[in-house]
Amino acid sequence: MSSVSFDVQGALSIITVENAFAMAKITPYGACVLSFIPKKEKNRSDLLWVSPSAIYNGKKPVRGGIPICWPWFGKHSVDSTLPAHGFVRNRVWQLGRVNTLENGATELIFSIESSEETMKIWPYRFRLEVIMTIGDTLSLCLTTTNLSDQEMQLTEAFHSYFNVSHSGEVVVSGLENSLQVDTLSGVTKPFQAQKLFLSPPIDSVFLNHSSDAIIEDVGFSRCILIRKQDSMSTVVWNPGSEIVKGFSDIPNEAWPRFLCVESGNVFDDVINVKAGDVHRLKIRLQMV
Ligand code: TA6
Repeated sequence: MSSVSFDVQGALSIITVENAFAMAKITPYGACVLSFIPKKEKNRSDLLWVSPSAIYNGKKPVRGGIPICWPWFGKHSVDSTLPAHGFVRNRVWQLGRVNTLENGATELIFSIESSEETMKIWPYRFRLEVIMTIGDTLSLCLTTTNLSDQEMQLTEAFHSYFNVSHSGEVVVSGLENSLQVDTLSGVTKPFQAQKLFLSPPIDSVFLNHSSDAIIEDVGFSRCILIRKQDSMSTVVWNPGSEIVKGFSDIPNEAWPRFLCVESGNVFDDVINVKAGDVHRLKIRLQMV
């Protein structure tokens, strides 16, 4: 049994997918997955978090879920008037195809292409596609096709907001042997530990990190496994009780409810896509 339904929230379309494995919600605005609840999740708590104060007006990315940062991560390196985390998370993507796979999972394909308007911001012709597979795991594959006649340099990330019992009590494991760039203190140093114990605020980029990460959440009696492919960077972010006050779309008291563990290629981990070439970034999220 699987179903796909279409609703509206504020100015945004919301697609709800339900099948034998899970229920998920996606908005074509930014091709952003907003919710993923595997049916095997005993207390049916969402793997993803969306702020209770999120804005659904189509002018600002929804705060939460899995925003897609592309073709740059963080602030634009030259023009500070350009949106942080690129420009595809605040544009509507086209829903190309929805189909049920042989194993009963649901596959959705969204795409967005360069336009005269995007060429003014970023002078390359491109096609970007994300294939989402909703099953007992949630898989996302972001495919960049360089349609221009010159090489493009980009940074990118799935900026995943995870629903946790308390961001100061969960542990992230799997980051050992990376290079931690602490953007709050400005200190860069090797990170050798098996486990990252959190005491928000934290805003750290772990470079040269190509392997899995796990969020160990005793409070929710679960671990979330974040598998990835063709990603050299992981970002861990939570604003904590003070920095959160600067975010109008996050209630001050909500900072312990989420943790961002983002999978991509950011800062020094730049991706070069030759003219006509393709680059793929993949993640697979599952409860273990
Ligand atoms: O991923 C970490 C980060 O770059 C933080 O510095 C913080 O700015 C966060 O992303 C949220 O960014 P946004 O532009 O979505 O408000």
